[in-house]
Amino acid sequence: MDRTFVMIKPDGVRRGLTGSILNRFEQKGFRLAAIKLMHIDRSLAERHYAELKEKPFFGELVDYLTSGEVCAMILEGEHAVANARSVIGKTNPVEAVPGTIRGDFAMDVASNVVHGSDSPESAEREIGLFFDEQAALYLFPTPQVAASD
Ligand code: DAT
Ligand code: MG
Repeated sequence: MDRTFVMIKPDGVRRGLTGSILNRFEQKGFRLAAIKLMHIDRSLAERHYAELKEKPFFGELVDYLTSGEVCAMILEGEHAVANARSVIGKTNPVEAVPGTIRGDFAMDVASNVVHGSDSPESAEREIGLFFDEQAALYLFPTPQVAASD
């Protein structure tokens, strides 16, 4: 089963959109495999967006990502990366069509509420950054924990 990394960015969490955003993915057909609310430091934000470090907006992007809690998740499903990107919509909310998350919940590219990996390789790299090895190597079905008596 394919999987991808999705993160609700600080403005999404701050605005109370976590449930609405997760709902879009679940409605689409994704299975939530792992989820974690966390406040990330600059080092993790910089590693996450390492490919953008020469961009003029990189500093602001890191400020934004570290400005509050994010909600990191692993989503599973067929063509997980491409399906998540289509649920999310275009990078710039001005171009994101209504019906997509960015089309419905965001106005500005600098605060576009959600991240989704852009390739299966990026997804594995990002899952490794945000989740520990046990979650990153998560196997299915979900292990059953024996009830203690
Ligand atoms: P995406 O998040 O759609 O994968 P990306 O990887 O090109 O887009 O960029 C990562 C984030 O950087 C994006 O979600 C918002 C921010 N960003 C991109 N272009 C920007 C710009 N021109 N000005 C400000 N922020 C920008
Ligand atoms: Mg990207």
